Amino acid sequence: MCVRLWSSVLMTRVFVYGTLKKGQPNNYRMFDSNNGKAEYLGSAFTIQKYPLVITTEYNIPFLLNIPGQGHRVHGEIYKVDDQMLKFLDDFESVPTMYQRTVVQLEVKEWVGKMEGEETLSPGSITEMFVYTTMTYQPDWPLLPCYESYDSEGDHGLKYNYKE
Ligand code: PCA
Repeated sequence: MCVRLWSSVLMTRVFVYGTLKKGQPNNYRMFDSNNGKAEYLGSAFTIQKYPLVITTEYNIPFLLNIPGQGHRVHGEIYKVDDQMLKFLDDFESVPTMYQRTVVQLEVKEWVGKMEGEETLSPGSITEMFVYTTMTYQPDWPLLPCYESYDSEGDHGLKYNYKE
């Protein structure tokens, strides 16, 4: 009962599409226990198209909150505790730089199998939090957009933000 409550009430699902993904420059922050807890659950595509652009002098990825434009975007699903959710909100400068919104997803892979927890098979539809932005510069919607973010991609726009 306690485990169930902990998993269903205090854990939140977040879809990450940028530097927080596996193999990307900020993924380690989700596995730093000082920031809270996170667990990889699977991968997914957005149901709607969104522009995923890379911009600013730091080459930061942004999902612009303009549904219907761009591509269906690939990302990863994590469950996070309250402490990690607060850490991520702070790290992503919510609400100025990004806003934490809800996105509809089509599941591609699911590895989460905690007892008492919903299992989502490939092809199923779900929704969860994501960091998007509507506080973007006027020229950002004109930038090239990507289906799947990789800091080391052919675009040559390597992430270079340092705190
Ligand atoms: N971090 C968040 C939003 C963009 C970014 O780099 C993410 O990976 O989803």
